[in-house]
Amino acid sequence: MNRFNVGVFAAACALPLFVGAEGQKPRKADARPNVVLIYADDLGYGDLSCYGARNVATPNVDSLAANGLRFTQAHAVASTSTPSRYSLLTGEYPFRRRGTDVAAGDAAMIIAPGQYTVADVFKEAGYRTAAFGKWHLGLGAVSGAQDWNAPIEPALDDIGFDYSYIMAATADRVPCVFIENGRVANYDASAPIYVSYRQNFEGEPTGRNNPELLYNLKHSHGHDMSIVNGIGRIGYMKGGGKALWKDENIADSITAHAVDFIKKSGEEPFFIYFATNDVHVPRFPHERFRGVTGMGHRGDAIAQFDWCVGQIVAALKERGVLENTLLIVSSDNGAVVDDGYADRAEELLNGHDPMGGLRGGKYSTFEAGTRVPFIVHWPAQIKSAAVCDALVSQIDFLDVMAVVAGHKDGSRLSPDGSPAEAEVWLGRSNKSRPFTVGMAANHTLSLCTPEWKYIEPKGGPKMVPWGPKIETGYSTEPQLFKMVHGDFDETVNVAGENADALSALQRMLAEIRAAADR
Ligand code: NG6
Ligand code: CA
Repeated sequence: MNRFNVGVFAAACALPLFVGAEGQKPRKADARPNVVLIYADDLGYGDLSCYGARNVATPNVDSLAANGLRFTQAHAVASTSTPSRYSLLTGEYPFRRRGTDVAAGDAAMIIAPGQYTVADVFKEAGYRTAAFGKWHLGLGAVSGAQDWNAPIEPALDDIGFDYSYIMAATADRVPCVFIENGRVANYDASAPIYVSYRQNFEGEPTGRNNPELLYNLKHSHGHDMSIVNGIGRIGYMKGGGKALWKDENIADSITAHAVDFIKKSGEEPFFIYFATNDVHVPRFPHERFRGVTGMGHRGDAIAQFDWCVGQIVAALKERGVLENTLLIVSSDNGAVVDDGYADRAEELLNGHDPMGGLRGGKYSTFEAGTRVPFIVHWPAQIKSAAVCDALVSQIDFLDVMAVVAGHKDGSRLSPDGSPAEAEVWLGRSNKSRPFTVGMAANHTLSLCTPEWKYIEPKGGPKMVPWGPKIETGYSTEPQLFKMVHGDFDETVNVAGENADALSALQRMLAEIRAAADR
């Protein structure tokens, strides 16, 4: 296994002192920064004001962009959550591994214990590591067989996280409880928890049969199984009692836990994976954000997301470590407007375009599926703010983080990432990645180069069939689009006139795919 040894670089570090906030012990610091990834859910390319959003102000994210790097051609690896997150944390393309599609809430751990993750990278480098918020990569050894009333194993401590406070899957999937270090947080012994993705539990209401109980949000498609907090979910659960989350408090809860982790951080640097529920469905922001954007819950959830960013930044500042903290803000996939709840997101857009002018959206193989906001902020290293148009991909997260954590020999630690990309992520180069690969919901792959975007022929419905009004981009014909003035023109398929480019890209994709067998 490709691992590296902390001793090699930890010993080589100089030890200046970073002075903490008043009354706090100064933290011995070395060249290694803290790292915080703020990973939004379904936040579109056009959803932040620094990316041109209308009707919603995101001053906290904007300020990171204004003092750091804002990327315009950054890609998540897939246009849905589980495969995208799998790739981000492991540096392996999701098509190399079965079982990386959108996971149920009772899925077993998708990243096997023993598999190398970015959390391992940091742990080996002497960091404290923590995950907060949306997980969606499974827990436990066997799907559907977890006992939610006992410690669940394996869990995140088996893949490199010292501490975790997470939702097992998504807010629209049961179980609707937080899991802290492998156990249900605030566990209520008087209300044991049972979960099934097959059948309901006798006597339990569902959104389908008891719509009168949906007092907080009604569904527009799907989401009509168990009801928790007046909202229908995917999957069935029983029990939970006082451990059940209230959707309006999810952002506060994960933020408070992350802030607490920062406050209690000691001498060693830390890595935080802060994965928000915002702006995934069910969108149900805290009442203090209600109405601030005029766009209903979806817009207000963006404002809530921005508030979370502000709280994390404030905590870093207070701890005296903002200067030497590498903060990255991005999203797991592109935007969707109606994703299954009647939250009026569509009718209240008022001219806001979550896709930022790109074609497609979440689930899609077109640009708005995987092109996402991507902001890098690290005052100690990134001295001049810039907008960067280089093609970058989240597949490189593990390897770039290894460089940040001190891995110096230039070797690649993940199956598919590249440590060379650290130069671009940290603002020292503006060179595009030679290619990025994206995967749509039906596994159609696309390949972008600085000049072309190729979408492999696979076929499938033109529109996402189950509700969201999104073009999939699926076709039985090969599609080739040209980069024109800094953007892929996905309106004109030029495959017919560019046979050489087409076959070169097809060969390239075939080689990338075949590397799975190495
Ligand atoms: C879909 C859900 C959608 C969302 C998505 C996963 C229905 C009808 N739709 O199946 O609401 O949960 O899965 O989103 O159930 S993701 O961002 O986590 O990939
Ligand atoms: Ca998502």
